[in-house]
Amino acid sequence: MRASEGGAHEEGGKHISGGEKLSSHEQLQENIQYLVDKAFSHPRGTPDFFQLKVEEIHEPISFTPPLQHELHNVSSISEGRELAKKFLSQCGIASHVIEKSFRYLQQHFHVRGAIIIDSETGIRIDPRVDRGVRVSTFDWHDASYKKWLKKTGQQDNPRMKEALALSSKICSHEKTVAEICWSDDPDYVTGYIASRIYGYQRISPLKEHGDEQGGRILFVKDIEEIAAFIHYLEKTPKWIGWEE
Ligand code: WAQ
Ligand code: MG
Repeated sequence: MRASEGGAHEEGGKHISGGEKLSSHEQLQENIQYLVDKAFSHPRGTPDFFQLKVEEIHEPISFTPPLQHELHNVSSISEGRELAKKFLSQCGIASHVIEKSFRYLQQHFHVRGAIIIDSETGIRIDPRVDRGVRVSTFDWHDASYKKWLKKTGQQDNPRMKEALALSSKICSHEKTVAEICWSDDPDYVTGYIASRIYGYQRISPLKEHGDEQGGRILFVKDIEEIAAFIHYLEKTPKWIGWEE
């Protein structure tokens, strides 16, 4: 799903909301309603353009477990961003690449998907300019999400539910080194850094309340064919959880 205000995205409209679900036939209506509600009750504004695409999946769906998570409360945005940079450097990413990625993020807040950069050079390698890459065809397996809530004692938080699932799909690919994200929703200030090495590290706050600038960057290595990596992100179906 994608929704924008002031016309469609490609006509210069402002991105309001996007969303993706993996659904059985039985839960299709419920999931479509979820995406309609997500778009039309959004703190970034009220869309005048809304588009939904439903595609059948023919291949078997494999399971990916959720990343381990941890929360770091910090006393300022700058402390939060320094901590984020520290995690990125622990993944072996050079400081000039980290600085470059932050500049990239700040110059590309309008992008409605993820920006993919080479973790060794800091060069952007996806060809999607203003669109970025929307990771899709993933979702929590219902029973696993319930189990996860119980096991971790977490409150049900739809933001975290969605972001942790997304990140678990991204980080389970061997070419992913790390990911950084904070929301473009003005009322959500918690962001995260994730990688296979240390899991999903939430940092709060990572931006000011009221700020509508957010985004996602994936750091990758040894990509020979970007199209194959993008295909994994967009098309390879994944349940997040554990196969019963
Ligand atoms: N694929 C790729 N990029 C995406 C996707 C996607 N499916 N969804 C969002 N993005 C990009 C896009 O550029 C958005 O502007 C940006 O990420 C932020 O998206 O408490 O809510 O959905 O643990 O606003 C993280 C912390 C919340 C959750 C992130 O992001 C927690 C969030 P949002
Ligand atoms: Mg958002």
